[in-house]
Amino acid sequence: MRRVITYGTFDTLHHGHIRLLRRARALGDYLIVALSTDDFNAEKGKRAFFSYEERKHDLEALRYVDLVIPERTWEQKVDDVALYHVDVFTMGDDWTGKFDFLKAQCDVVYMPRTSGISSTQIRDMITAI
Ligand code: C2G
Repeated sequence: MRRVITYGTFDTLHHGHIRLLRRARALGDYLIVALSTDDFNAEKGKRAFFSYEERKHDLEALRYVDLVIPERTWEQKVDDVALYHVDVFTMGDDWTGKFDFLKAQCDVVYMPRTSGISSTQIRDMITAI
């Protein structure tokens, strides 16, 4: 079984996220999503519209997602890859190069982001109504 992992906030889930998750899952047979907790989002300088539990619930409903785990720190990726026997780490290409240190443990794949959609844009549209 080829195991894939990806990380993110996945707030106001949209087709950019879902395209990423579909392509991530297609890199293997099992997809783990490390979902940023509300505390970690604060550390990232992000404030999600939906709580961790709400975002986790929605991700778990997707056919492409096999397991959701909490992302609490920047540093946990090395341990996650080992603990979950990960073969492929993948992220959108806005992160290109940032996680190349994981190449010592697994394949690292950066995939093109979907243009024209972001959680920030959606939140701005909601507040503008
Ligand atoms: N993404 C995408 N297309 C978009 C928006 C997002 O492909 N239009 C991808 C991002 O590149 C990322 C994933 O969807 O791989 C999740 O995006 P965010 O929720 O914005 O995640 P981010 O805040 O970048 O957190 O340790 C890594 C961080 O937790 C990543």
